[in-house]
Amino acid sequence: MNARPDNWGALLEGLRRRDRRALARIISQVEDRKPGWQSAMQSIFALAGNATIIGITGSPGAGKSTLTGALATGLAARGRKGGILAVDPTSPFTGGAILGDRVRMIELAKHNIFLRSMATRGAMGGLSRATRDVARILDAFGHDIVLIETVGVGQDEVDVLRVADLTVVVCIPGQGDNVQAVKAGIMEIADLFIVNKADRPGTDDVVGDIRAMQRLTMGKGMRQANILKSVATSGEGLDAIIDELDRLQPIVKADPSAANRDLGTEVRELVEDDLLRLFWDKAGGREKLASLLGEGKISDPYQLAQALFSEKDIAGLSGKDKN
Ligand SMILES: Nc1nc2c(ncn2[C@@H]2O[C@H](COP(=O)(O)OP(=O)(O)OP(=O)(O)O)[C@@H](O)[C@H]2O)c(=O)[nH]1
Ligand SMILES: [Mg+2]
Repeated sequence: MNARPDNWGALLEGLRRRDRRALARIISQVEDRKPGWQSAMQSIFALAGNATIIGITGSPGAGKSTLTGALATGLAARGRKGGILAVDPTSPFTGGAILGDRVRMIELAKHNIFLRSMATRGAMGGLSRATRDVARILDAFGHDIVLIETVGVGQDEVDVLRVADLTVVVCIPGQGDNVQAVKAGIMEIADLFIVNKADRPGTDDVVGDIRAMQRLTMGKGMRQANILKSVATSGEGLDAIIDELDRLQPIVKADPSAANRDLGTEVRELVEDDLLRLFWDKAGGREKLASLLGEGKISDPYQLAQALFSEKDIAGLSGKDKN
């Protein structure tokens, strides 16, 4: 791997020319926080801002991947460019999902649709941070829409959805998914509900359940999300979904309270990342903790934390960061 900071220039030039290899490489280098990544992201930020970021969430197996792929191909048929970011894809232990994904990737490649998978572990600076960066890079590459697929069960995944301009929650008949969605705090951030697998019995019951939940959770002045049905495997209902997403885009983009506009939050995250890296890696925090633990003299976590770090160390920390 070439980690020289000066290869960023060529890669960014490639991004402007819409070279997919440069795109993939930039994503990897930003994910790995290769030297120079911040200035690269500055240039990318200047190029980005045109795409709508759509989060697609729902319980495992609801059909999110099938739906996301179908939406991207549906968009392509309308002359639009959709890219896919699959965050925290199903555990590699379920072999079926990997096979499914390979088939899906071939289908997407046929339509020239860019797909990138991101795993929870190993994402430096956290999953939502990494998602935001990659979505922005796909935006700068000239995508009109970036579709982020994520299983909305844990807090990490819910945080990922904050990156999106609008959020689609996928439910299916016969699983009480709507209840799960409320638990994860997703109900409040849903801009559109899709009841997928509408070829199965019980579809209208789910629609009714979601309506009932909406009545319970909706605050005054909140937009009531529409509920659409689909059969992702056959493409049924997809046109109506794309129409609805088109209708929603200008509305969410004009919303001044949109989370993704919150520059302050993003800056805080970036600073927190820097501080953590500074403390654990550059200022030797990791080694110091290991040796303190090794000595075995202190077993009290509060005392250990204080021995490791106190406010007076902050000045010392910044002095040690020469990079
Ligand atoms: N009957 C029916 N099956 C569907 C539909 N949509 C998807 N499926 C099937 O449901 C299964 C799961 O679909 P995926 O698209 O992998 O679901 P997912 O939500 O991405 O799954 P995870 O990423 O593993 O959480 C696959 O076998 C699909 O073929 C549908 O509308 N009707
Ligand atoms: Mg999936």
